[in-house]
Amino acid sequence: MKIDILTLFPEMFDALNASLIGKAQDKGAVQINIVNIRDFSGNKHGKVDDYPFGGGDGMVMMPGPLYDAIESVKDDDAYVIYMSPKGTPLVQKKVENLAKNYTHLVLVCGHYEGIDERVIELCVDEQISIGDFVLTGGEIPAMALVDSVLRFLPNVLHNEHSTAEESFSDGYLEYPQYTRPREFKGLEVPEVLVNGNHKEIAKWREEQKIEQTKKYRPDLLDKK
Ligand code: 4GT
Repeated sequence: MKIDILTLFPEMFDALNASLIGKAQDKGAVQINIVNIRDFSGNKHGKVDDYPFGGGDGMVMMPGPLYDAIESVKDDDAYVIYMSPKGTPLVQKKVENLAKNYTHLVLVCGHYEGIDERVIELCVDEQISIGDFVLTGGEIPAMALVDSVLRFLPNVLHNEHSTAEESFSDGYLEYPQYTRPREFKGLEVPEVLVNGNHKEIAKWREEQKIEQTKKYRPDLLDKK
């Protein structure tokens, strides 16, 4: 998969060179290209924002530089996403669909009061939100989208680990995990996990998924 990220703060995406995302790029599972929208300002001051028509606080990202930046990376298979609190919520099923249905994502990150509406009209295929809260820019949402999508691409996750077996894939939260030592600060690892009976372990884990969901996200059970 190819992912172009259009931003006024390219240095924020240095974070994508760490961890599994960096490894995914090294392996060629994904090509991530960061584009500085300011390079398309077309003026020597690098101006990319202006006052809102009609007045009001803050600045708006001008349509020209953003339009040119999008055009510079667009091709026939590009799917252009504007990260926005107005967007459709990013949920695990949506992540999976993005990973399976597209080979080229273009992620547009806004700043200030947002972007000129005409860019949305002319260039954007879909707006996506990572939740009902407001941030100073779309960069962190873009990184969240990239990270979640990458996990579905071949050769990104280790060995047998499967995205089909984890939280949300079946609408339940994951069962609790434990590692050594068997006793920590007086708390024991559940006996069933150390007795070697794999059938019992599988049964316990299925039960725990329901218990964890009841405890932490009962709203998810209403969707069943
Ligand atoms: C929240 C989200 C997002 C922002 C979200 C335009 C200027 C939007 C700042 C930007 N805040 N973007 N994508 N919940 N802020 O996804």
